[in-house]
Amino acid sequence: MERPAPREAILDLFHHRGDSFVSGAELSALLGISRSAVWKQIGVLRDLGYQIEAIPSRGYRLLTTPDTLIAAEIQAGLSTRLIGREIVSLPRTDSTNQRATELAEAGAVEGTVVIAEEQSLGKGRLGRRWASPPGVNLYLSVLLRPPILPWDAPQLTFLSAVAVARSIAEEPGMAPEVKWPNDLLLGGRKVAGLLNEMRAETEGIHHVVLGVGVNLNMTADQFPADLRYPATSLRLESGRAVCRSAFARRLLGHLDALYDEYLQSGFEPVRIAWEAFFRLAGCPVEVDCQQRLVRGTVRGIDSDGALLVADDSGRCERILAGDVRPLAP
Ligand code: BT5
Repeated sequence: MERPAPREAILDLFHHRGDSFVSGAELSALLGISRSAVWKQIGVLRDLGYQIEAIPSRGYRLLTTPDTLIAAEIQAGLSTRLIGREIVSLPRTDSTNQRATELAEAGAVEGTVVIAEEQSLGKGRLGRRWASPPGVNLYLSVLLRPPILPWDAPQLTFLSAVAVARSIAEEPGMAPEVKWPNDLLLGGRKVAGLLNEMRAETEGIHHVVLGVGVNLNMTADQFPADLRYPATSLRLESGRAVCRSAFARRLLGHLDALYDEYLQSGFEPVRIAWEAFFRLAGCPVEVDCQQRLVRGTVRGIDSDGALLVADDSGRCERILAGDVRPLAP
């Protein structure tokens, strides 16, 4: 990995120092840049919305932080074991999943996170698009190299769903619901989407990229007009803005803990955790499986994550992929 940009290193030091001053000489020695270059970087940070006090005899001190998704901002106070030990934050990119895949191919460490303020070509499933306006939401991808067989990889979608659901549930008054297989809903509206992509050979997985998009502070006019399902954001539901870097930190913490548990104990604890956010068990649904429509009553999910839908005669079908639509009882 490249050395962190001076800006990131300065923020890192500020966070370590808390309320204390950091002298210009110290910053210049630490970063190996001149004192005027330090001053220039302080100017860049101020332009980004950081309030930094400068006193000639004492140095610099961080007063307030804007809600930007800069690696040093997310890493401050992050106590994960694996996920987020490298964070690549980008002001704009085509797709964080794309960037994470490239980093994976180049040998990036497991747990690397790519996060962007904006995506120009955010990906959904089956070639669909994920609306990704700047500065309001969370678009992130996590690189994993799990020691599992390729056909077990879909289980990781449930893992990210639980992590997102837990993070949302920690916001006051929010009761998220998971929608099989890769959506999260608030009040029946889509608030987050998951897209996992992998490279594997028959004998094992090369890497998996967990893509997570969460609508945090998006406003109603920022949603595209042609959405397949009603959508919402945390802000629209609660009337309050969410601190994106704090949310990202929480999400990475949940992902880290769940991944650890998954590696130790397998899919079952993740499946049970997922079911706690699943409200469609026992409900009539229609599942669009591309080639065919399945109608019936949801019985739950199988030990491998397949959706179990029973028809009128009680015959249960295992569905591996499809779009679920609840039907009126
Ligand atoms: C998904 O696909 O829900 C997966 C979305 C994953 C996005 C993340 S962002 C970070 C990472 N990098 C990427 O490039 N992607 C991942 P799907 O189930 O196919 O849903 C896509 C459909 O949801 C679209 O066709 C729209 O109808 C709708 N949609 C698009 N943007 C939306 C948004 N921001 N909120 C709610 N619905 C949206």
